[in-house]
Amino acid sequence: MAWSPDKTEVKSWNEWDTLRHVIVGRADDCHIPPEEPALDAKVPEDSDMRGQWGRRPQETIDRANELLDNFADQLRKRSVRVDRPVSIDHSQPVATPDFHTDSQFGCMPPRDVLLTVGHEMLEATMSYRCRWFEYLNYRPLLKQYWEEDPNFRHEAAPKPRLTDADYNPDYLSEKIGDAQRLEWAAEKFFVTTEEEPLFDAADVLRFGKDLVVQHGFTTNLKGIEWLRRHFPDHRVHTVNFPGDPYPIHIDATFTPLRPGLILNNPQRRLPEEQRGMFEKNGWEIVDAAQPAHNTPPPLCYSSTWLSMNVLVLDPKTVCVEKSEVYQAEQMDELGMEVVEVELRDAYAFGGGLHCCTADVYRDGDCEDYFPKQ
Ligand code: DAV
Repeated sequence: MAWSPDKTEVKSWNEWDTLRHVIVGRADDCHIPPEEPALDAKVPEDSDMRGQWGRRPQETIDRANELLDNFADQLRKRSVRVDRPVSIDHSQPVATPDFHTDSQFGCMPPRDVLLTVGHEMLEATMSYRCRWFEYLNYRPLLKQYWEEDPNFRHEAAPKPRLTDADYNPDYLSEKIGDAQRLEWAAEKFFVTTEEEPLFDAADVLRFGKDLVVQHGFTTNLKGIEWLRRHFPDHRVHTVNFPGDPYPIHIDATFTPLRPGLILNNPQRRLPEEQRGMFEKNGWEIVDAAQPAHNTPPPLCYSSTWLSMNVLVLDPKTVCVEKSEVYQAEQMDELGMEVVEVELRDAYAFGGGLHCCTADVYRDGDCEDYFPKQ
């Protein structure tokens, strides 16, 4: 049945079919969280964020919201239905019987928390203590979808304990250095241990019947095994990208644009032995263009490779951040129509155009793009 704006339906099987309904995050009440093991391992050693935490300055929140609101309007003008989260009070601490941390994070990147697979939206376990309750920002929307769409499956993965046993103590040292980090990443020795299943939704890419999941800081092998058992009708593939000293989230590293075509971060290439399924089925993996910036904006967790954190609107149309001129140029060469979206001043709040969105509905069904396994 064709999509209608008057009826809520949750359905999205991949990253590229025509987008009809999406969640766009908000910068409201976003905090730099206090130190905790997983976060310390991720914040780059030379980052201006080290050693400070608390609510972000209001003028930066306002500016980020202005950009996110404009993005939402741009999508609405293209007839995409856009919903927004309802921010909780992120200054509240997170306390469970197992841990305590003094503040939370925010609700700018729904992609990190919500994994839409077909008619299901799954709340990820998350792997940072400050993000344990982040799903609450999206509960009003999920409640609404559940009430309006009788086929919507609202699921939540088992909440993790996040005791110290979840984090490798070797990563807690102040100065590790990129050389050591790269060695560890190549050995698949990450900050998260295999104590219990952990995953962030943004480590998962959806290719119809196949799910491709990054093993790294925010998703461990048990988390991937949990996804495999949870989605028994899918094939779940584990990938890793040894060139990334801070491997969190797959969406500034590996970006499918349409059936048969994926952009890969040239500093974080997919290892040869993991390319089989793509090669056998005629998929092309091309190096992404260089980012237009040499450094991320101030107080930002993410790297300059948010340049390739794009949102595909349909197999011929893609949203690219306005200042990322090289990425836009490459999209053009690849035959994609580019929609420019200004977002750089919101990057610090949790990422780029893919991060700050979560699919509710895309056209199309669950297809098998990799019949040769
Ligand atoms: O390159 O820092 C950012 C991904 C955000 N979801 C990076 C990864």
